[in-house]
Amino acid sequence: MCTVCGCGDGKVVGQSHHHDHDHDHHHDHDHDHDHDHGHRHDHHGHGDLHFGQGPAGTEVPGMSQARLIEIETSILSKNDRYAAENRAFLRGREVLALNLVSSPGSGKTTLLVQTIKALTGLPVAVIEGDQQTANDADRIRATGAPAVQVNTGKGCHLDAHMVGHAMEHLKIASQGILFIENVGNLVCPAAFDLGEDAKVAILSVTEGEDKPLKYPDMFTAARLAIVNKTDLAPHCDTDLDLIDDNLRRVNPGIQILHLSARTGEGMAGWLGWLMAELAAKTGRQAAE
Ligand SMILES: Nc1nc2c(ncn2[C@@H]2O[C@H](COP(=O)(O)OP(=O)(O)O)[C@@H](O)[C@H]2O)c(=O)[nH]1
Ligand SMILES: [Mg+2]
Repeated sequence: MCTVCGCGDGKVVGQSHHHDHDHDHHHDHDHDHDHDHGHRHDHHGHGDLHFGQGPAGTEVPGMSQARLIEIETSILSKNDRYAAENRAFLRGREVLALNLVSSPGSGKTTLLVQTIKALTGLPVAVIEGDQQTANDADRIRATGAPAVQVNTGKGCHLDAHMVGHAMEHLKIASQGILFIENVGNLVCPAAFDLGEDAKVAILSVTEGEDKPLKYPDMFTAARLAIVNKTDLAPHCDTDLDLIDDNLRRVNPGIQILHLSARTGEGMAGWLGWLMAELAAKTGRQAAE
């Protein structure tokens, strides 16, 4: 489950009913407390990781599954420590890390595939987050770029610990870009720092102009918003100016790009943004 918002698990329905009422009297410590290093995840080949095997459907190191279901606080501070470790690791390699967040189907993987094809010669690695399947990591690997799939089970977001493990399995070259495709969800991923340089929120024109207003945390947390599928805007009567207005209402400083990952319209702006961010990161560190 999401230990911040409580969603994504049977805490409200189903099995968690038992956990909620029984956990005070049943501390299954032997089983769950022996993984300080968080090594309960399964490996599926290719270095892919699955963190959703236990009763809670997700994993946080040092906590039993029952405690995980019980406790919804203090997780973010723990997450932040892992995020700091990730950030230090990436900083040492001068790698630009971007956390792509959006609702399912907005075009994150399509955009990544097209981006990787366009960034020939630049080292790129990808961490793919989904509840289940390695479909997206397979799509990325088909381009030749290294990718690790992280399956979160019932978890509704990637956390910094998962990303740290995934980075151990990835060959991340210096002065390149690490893309982290988060679980499709406009809510929980907003709260979790993964050690990235920036969150990039992707919103497709088919989702409705009001999504920034409905999910303000996500668009406040993002530095850049990409409005994708502009090729479909005429068919959906989408008001692109209204999307921009709504984005700026919740985050006046947000940068906005319009593009179509399918037709390539607007891709140059995105590629330019990436190059500027990478230059800023490597230049900033070189100057220090
Ligand atoms: N028309 C159109 N379809 C797109 C575009 N980008 C992605 N799609 C389609 O949207 C669907 C979901 O894309 P996907 O990349 O899997 O989204 P994700 O769930 O955010 O990773 C797929 O059918 C894509 O082909 C776009 O710019 N235009
Ligand atoms: Mg995807």
